[in-house]
Amino acid sequence: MLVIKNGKIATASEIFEADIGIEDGKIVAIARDLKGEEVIDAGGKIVMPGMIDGHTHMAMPFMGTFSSDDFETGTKAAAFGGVTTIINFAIQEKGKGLKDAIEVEDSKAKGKAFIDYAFHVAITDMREDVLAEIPEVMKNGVTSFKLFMTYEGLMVTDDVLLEVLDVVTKNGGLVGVHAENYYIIKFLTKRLLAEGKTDPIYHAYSRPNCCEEEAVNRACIITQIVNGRLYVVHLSTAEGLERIEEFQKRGVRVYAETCPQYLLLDEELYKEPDFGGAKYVMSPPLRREKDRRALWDGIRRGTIQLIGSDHCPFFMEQKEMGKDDFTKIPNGAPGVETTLPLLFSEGVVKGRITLNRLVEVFSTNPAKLYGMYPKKGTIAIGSDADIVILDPKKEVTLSVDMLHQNVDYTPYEGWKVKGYPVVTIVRGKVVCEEGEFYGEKGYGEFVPRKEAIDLW
Ligand code: DUC
Ligand code: ZN
Ligand code: ZN
Repeated sequence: MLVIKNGKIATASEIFEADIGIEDGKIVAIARDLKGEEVIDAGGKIVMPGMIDGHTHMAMPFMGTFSSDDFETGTKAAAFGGVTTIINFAIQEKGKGLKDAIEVEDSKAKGKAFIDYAFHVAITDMREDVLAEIPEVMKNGVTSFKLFMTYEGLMVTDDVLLEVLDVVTKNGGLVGVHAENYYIIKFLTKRLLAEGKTDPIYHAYSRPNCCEEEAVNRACIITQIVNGRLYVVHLSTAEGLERIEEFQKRGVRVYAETCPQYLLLDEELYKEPDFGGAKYVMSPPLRREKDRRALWDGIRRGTIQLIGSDHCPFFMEQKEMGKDDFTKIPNGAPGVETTLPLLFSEGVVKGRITLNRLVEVFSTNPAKLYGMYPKKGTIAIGSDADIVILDPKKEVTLSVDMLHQNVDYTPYEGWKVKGYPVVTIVRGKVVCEEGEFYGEKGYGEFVPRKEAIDLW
């Protein structure tokens, strides 16, 4: 038996001192004074269920290029950041089916991943045969779907939102939406470019808060009509949050995810000189102080239930594609490795959220809503031994040089964090310990998922 001794265990609802016994990849004992052949001393440290990053884009073809982390480099970086499961987006190719998308994604992940993984399928080409595939795909363990309300080539119209939400919910699953109003963005972009406004800051100006507010509102109304189960991915605005809260109060099942970048980074960063602003070009864009305050508050009050990284890295050389036109800058930024340290340091240490809430939004709630609880997302007898040990005293200056993401920058360069993951265990296997990597390529398994567990 592997025993984690003397740690302070934090779950979504409790904090207590105990040892954890692990056998055959599962948690088999939680008690004082456990004895084992192998021991990890977690004295003075916090022991949490492994984090579940439900929002990653590894090796994704996008905007004429590919995101720069694949399942090998990306899951290694994730492990160093205390993440034990990722859910990656499998994008349906036009003319192909959903099972095809899953097959493609599976071939990218199998034999490469160091940690466990699952897929959300992004439906981009709705046809009758595609609609009919949904229940079958769900039986095979892929129970969540994504719909883009913007991005040419990926976006779907409201009739598709209605159909998919209806079918997926009836089968016990969950639909995520990228909620931005395509036509407002298109109109504003055309005007900005015509005025010669091509720098990264205009990316933000082309997608004002109302774009998100309108699309969130529409998606919520559609969810209400079909009695669906929706989650809004990467929520970034105070206005979007207000709409969500309004619908939650009406009893509509709408959940929300936000990301560290929307909690911590400001729109002004787009003005960094020498095209530095391109580092932060992502959609939705970075916002302002009032939005960040609202989002932290939304996590505290329970309006926001999920945190994901939206890890979608591109090298600066790739970003250069948009040197003379912000619309050609590949959208996305790295984050899978820094989400936990940032949430702990900026969230828990600064008193914005409790430790229990951190575990809830970045592990337990993703496990429940994405249909893998209690196998994942908690520390309990019988659960997978996916565990992260965090040293609350360890101070680290975040820098591209010490991170493992396959990209040449981090949006958090020079940020000082207090508290850092020091041991990551996936199904009983120590993958990272004190900066050393013990991962085995291909050890990560596909996690077949079940129905979503509603949070209220
Ligand atoms: N937004 C991004 O910034 N990148 C990937 C896809 C998305 O929706
Ligand atoms: Zn998105
Ligand atoms: Zn995304």
